[in-house]
Amino acid sequence: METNIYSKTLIPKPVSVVFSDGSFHLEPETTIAVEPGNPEVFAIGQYLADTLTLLTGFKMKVVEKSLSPAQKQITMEIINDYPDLDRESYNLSVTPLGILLKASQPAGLFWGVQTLRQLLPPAIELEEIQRSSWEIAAVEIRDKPRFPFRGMMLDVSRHFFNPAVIKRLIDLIAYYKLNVLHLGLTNDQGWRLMIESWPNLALIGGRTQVGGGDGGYYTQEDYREMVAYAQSRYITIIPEINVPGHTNAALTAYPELNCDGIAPNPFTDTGIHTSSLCVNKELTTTFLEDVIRELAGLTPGPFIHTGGDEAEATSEEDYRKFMKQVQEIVAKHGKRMIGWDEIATSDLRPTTVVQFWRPGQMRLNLVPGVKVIFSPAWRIYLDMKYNPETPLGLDWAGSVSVRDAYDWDPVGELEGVEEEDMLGLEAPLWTETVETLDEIEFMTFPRLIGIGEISWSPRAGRDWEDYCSRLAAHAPRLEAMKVNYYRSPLVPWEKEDDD
Ligand code: TNX
Repeated sequence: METNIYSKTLIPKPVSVVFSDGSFHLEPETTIAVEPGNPEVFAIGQYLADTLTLLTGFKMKVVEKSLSPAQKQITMEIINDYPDLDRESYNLSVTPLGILLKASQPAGLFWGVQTLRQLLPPAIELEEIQRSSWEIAAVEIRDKPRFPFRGMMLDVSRHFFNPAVIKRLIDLIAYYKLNVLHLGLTNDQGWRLMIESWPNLALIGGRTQVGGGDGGYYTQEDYREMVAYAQSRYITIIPEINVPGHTNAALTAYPELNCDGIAPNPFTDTGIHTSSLCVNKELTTTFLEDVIRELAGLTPGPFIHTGGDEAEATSEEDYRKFMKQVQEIVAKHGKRMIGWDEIATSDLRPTTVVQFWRPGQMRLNLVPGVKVIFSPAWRIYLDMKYNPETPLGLDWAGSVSVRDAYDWDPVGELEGVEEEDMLGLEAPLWTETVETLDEIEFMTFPRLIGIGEISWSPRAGRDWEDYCSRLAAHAPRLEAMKVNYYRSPLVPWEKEDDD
């Protein structure tokens, strides 16, 4: 087999890749050596060992690194003497004698492991033992992310997806070094998280979904488990409860939150509705306090998303007052608030984050300090059709081809917003038309892979043709992982039979 090829097809593309001679062979006796006394690093070593053991049939062992490293080891090291390494960066060195992965924090080691997976043949991702020569061409890689925030959003309100689907998605997005999964937990069509102090939100508000199906909700135990799983993949889950609009499901459960006190019918269609919490009622404040307190308790990460989009039934004055209050409550619980770009007209705290999404809204007047997450619908909305023939999806922001999602840069798109104002990018998948894991994968892959590269890799040198050939080379990987990706005709995929 020709060597060196896999280091040429890495996605996202590392900052620097230098090829050298020879290759490292994974053998049954290869061990993974880690820092002594660091359980987090041990867990990453075990994650790599489990992946490799499963696939090669070799029983990979994780051992404590000794002062005189044995040959033929994969070594993981935390180094404190590299001040230029940010918490997610890593250096990976492959020589015929061994593999050395170094980072200043465990997160960097974890991303380095993803690179290592991509340096092995695609069959490494198959779920059964392969007979093969596991060879990695010698290479030196230095790598660090461009943006600290690289995300995907899944709307679990319009259609509900169980924790197993979420875990699968976590594993897939980690492979491309995304580190945020934002869950849209509430909307008109469903409330999907048990709030113990307001149980009917989930019990009644979670009963149905778009199309009238059964819906569902996460218990707090389910939710904690998903958060912990995400943490083990260095992914932050951001919960969104959307207020004050898009609240029909909550109002069916607690009609007293409605100004007229009458329970509306559940929504199972997809139109834009004008439901709203009654923002001036005292009970609404109690509701917010309780929900945000419980959410903060379930959230180890720094962010809570409170929606705020399309609040058409709320006057401008009430909206501003309400947003001030929501920001105060979120801050009281030690979290930073994220809201859709409609919140930018309110008085924002410098810690608040604005998620930009709307076409025609090309200027945001931001208070100094306020950061932006970039999610322009016409580039990044995973629920937009790839082209007019795509059987799923919407098209209000146009079609978003695999090229549209990759061949652009966030800097320069939005007047007055520079690179240092951006936390990063996030690609939302709204699920009005998406009902199954297969459909999630079809809309997400391969567009999200391109978003991953824009978020991680340096802007300099980005090139569609180059990306496209690397993406084509990922087809066997995606197939080995059984991802139902869209074979866009823009990409020179290998023929299906040859894969
Ligand atoms: C607009 S994007 C919405 C969502 C819809 C989506 C469909 C945003 C903040 N609001 O409620 O699901 O368009 O593409």
